[in-house]
Amino acid sequence: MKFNVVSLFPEFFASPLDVSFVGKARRDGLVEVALLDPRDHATGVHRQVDDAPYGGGAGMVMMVEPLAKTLEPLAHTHRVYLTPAGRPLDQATLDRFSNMEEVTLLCGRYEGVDERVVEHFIDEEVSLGDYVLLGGEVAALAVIEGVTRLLPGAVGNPASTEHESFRHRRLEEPQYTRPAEFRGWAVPDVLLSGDHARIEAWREEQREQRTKDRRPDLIED
Ligand code: 6GU
Repeated sequence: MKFNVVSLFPEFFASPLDVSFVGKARRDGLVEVALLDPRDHATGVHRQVDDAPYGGGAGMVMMVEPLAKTLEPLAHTHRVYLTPAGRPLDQATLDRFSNMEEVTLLCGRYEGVDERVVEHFIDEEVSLGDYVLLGGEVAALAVIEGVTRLLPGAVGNPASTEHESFRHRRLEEPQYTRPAEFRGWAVPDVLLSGDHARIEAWREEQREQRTKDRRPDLIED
């Protein structure tokens, strides 16, 4: 699978794409990431990529020409614009992307991009959630990491992406490992009982309780 990342700050991606799981997946040839800087397509002595908004207002808008020249050759890919005005990213979206051959991620900065870019060169707009960041770069990394772990051959244990949070609309139960007691803080007895039916019943109850307390929307929707 290939990602094209369009960003005014390609340096942003250096270490996150090199380390850990995604770094290994790239070295193994499972996933490829190309970084594209719209400034490479900027014209004029100042190589300008942003300008003041028509109609006035604060901040700057990413200009149509450098983005058009960057995105037009990528019409064969699924082009996603990362913006707080998009649909919130969820597991179903990551699953969908993981079945595509090539996905392009446009990272907005400043007040966003000229809307003509969205109209002519974007297939889908995605947000990380209801809060404001400085740009789409963190969201692009979230998409790459969330998709990479779904790719066949990426996870050591194939069962581990099956039973996780959100697929079944429940949060995960708490986990413990050795020692059984630390500073007097004990692991719940049931987990040491060896009674697998009781353990599964306890885990199920924990998932339900947590979801009810923290994410009632997952149950009600
Ligand atoms: Cl994709 N971009 C920015 N700038 N802020 C965000 C976001 C994206 N998702 C949530 N907040």
